[in-house]
Amino acid sequence: MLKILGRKTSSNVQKVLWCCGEIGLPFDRQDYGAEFGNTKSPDYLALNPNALVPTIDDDGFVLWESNSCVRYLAMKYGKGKLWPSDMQRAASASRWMDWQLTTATPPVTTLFRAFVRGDKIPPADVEAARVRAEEVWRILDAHLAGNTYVAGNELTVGDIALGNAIHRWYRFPIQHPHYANLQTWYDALCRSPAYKQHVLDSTSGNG
Ligand SMILES: N[C@@H](CCC(=O)N[C@@H](CS)C(=O)NCC(=O)O)C(=O)O
Repeated sequence: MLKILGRKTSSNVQKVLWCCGEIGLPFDRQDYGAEFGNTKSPDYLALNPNALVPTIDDDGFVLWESNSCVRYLAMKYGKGKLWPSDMQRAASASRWMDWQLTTATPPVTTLFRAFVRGDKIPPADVEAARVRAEEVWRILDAHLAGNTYVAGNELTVGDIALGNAIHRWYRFPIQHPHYANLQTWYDALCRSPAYKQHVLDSTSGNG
């Protein structure tokens, strides 16, 4: 059975759990990271030299980097669903995963550290992240004008990469511009039982 190593409060672990939930793929999750203090053990480092979570082990095939894990699982077990059969739709979904890492998550992480973790961050940096997050979500809001999900009318790996970041952003105690398409998309995610279980109900202050 697929093994997932990582605490369920981690946003990156949640992507993998949600992906498995959508596919209906059974897994055995083991607690690693943060309060469990076990990612620097030689055994874990041999699997993932970054000492970060998640790491997956699929019948001896070990993989880390959450988006790569989601892509792999979707390609292997969710082809035609989470991983579209159409190459252009698959590329579009994959593009939104890269956008999540490079563009959406950095400002959201700064806000998360300031508002949820309580890290001491200079107010100017928090304000810059707030403004940047608005700009970033405006881009997705405009894209969603013609799409139910980020790569068309079906949920894909692109949505899975972004689902935690949008949930966090909506929870921050800041003013949220009315982005109608973004809100409709988030509402659609919230109707997924797997998203509810692995993202909405598992969120904590750990990151
Ligand atoms: N780019 C990596 C980042 C992994 C990462 O930063 N994971 C965090 C949790 S979200 C972590 O391992 N933090 C330290 C810990 O939990 O011990 C990925 O997407 O998998």
